[in-house]
Amino acid sequence: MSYVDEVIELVVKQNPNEPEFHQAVKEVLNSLRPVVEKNEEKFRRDALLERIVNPERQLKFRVPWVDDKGQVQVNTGYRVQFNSAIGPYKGGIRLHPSVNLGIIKFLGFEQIFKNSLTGLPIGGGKGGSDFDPKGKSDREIMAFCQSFMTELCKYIGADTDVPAGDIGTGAREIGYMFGQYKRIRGVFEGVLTGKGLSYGGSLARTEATGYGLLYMTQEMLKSNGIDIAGKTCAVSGSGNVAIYAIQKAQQLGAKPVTCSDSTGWVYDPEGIDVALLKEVKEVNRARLTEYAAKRPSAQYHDKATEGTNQWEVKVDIALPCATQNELNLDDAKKLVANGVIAVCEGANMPTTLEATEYFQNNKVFFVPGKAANAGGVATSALEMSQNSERLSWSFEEVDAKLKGIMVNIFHNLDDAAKEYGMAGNYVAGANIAGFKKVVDAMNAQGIV
Ligand code: NDP
Ligand code: 2IT
Repeated sequence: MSYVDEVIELVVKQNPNEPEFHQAVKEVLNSLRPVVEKNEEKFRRDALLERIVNPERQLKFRVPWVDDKGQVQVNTGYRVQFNSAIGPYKGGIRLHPSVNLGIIKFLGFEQIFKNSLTGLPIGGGKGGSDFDPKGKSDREIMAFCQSFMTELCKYIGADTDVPAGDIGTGAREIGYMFGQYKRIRGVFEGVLTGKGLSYGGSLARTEATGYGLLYMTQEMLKSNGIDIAGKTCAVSGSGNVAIYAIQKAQQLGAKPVTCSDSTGWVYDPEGIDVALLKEVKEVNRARLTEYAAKRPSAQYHDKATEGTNQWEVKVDIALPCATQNELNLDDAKKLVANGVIAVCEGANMPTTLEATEYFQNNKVFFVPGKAANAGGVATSALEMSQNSERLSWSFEEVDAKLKGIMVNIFHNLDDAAKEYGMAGNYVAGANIAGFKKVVDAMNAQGIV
């Protein structure tokens, strides 16, 4: 049996009931075959792949807090410090009822290669909790965040592990967590990114993931001789990534016509009204029914009653920006039948393995999340740099660096795919380019 197959089998056996982690490992290791085969003897002797798929450390802790009725609630907190070969652990905190260890491990594993691709000195990590922020009061959110950080603060720091936002964790939650860290540890340092601008946050971090996704999409299309201007896009999600993806797509002359949340999706043939979407989601924290009620051109579709989603709309580009496995084989078939030319992932692993293969077999340009959504963590690393030098850069400066990083990532993965005879396979290119730097750093640091 090949070394890659052995390690995949081991991961499935040693990590039962973690299907998302298995999926992420399979996607990465399968596409690394040509690199591993070239070095099989050395990698096997060094147990390199066994070390890559095993987190350096994983923390699981109790998070008790008191709700508005005086009832004590107990959630589970996680932080997986996956790989620190190229820098301090870096990755977001997800707050969603679906969170479990396997989800945090899949995200942390992806983060290793994504962070490597940015070219910046950041290792891979991820954290979160099964806490559901929906419907909670501000005080309840604060109580949860303070309790979560009371435990987490023992294990993180500006030079060891720097968390940030993800699903359910935005500027409000980062603020409460930062305040509690500072109170307990007594240091004002860049221990979290995505901070507010008044206490060390970076301009353009809020926009970075969505903007970066569009810079990547634009560069990838350009290198294939296609102009993004005039293209229609289906976007899923209506959170941080989706909102700024829609905004940048419009700035580049494209036309996003859908967005979604966990209960429904909107088709707006005149193009999504970003100002209204921000008001509904960022200010009112409301459902998309409110968007549809205020926008005459929008059609609202309830997911539960209709069983439909935004992937049935005829578009040129699909940008999944909500969550893992939200685009399956049936969805891929609909998109291809409708003539989609590109799929670029804003979310982490939103496309199933079968759907990814279907796109690739049907000559659809497909850029995986670890490359396409790397603008968020890259700008987090720029926030760390600004915190270290105690300066803040202008929006234009950060945005220009972000664009340069995304263009650079595209060419690195495009070149890596070509080098291994897989031109146009951006999944393989991203995994190979990200993996090489991590392996180099791990080899240099000995067996640790
Ligand atoms: P937000 O919490 O801001 O928004 C998430 C959006 O996705 C919401 O519209 C939410 O709907 C929807 N969603 C979440 N879970 C589900 C689900 N299980 N089923 C259907 N819809 C769902 O998160 P972000 O925009 O920050 O994150 C979106 C994705 O992008 C995630 O995969 C995240 O890991 C990834 N990402 C985020 C980065 C960042 O900088 N924020 C960076 C790189 C990747 P509802 O409100 O109804 O739950
Ligand atoms: O998935 C991701 O890259 C993020 N949620 C952002 C992580 C970060 O540290 O900014």
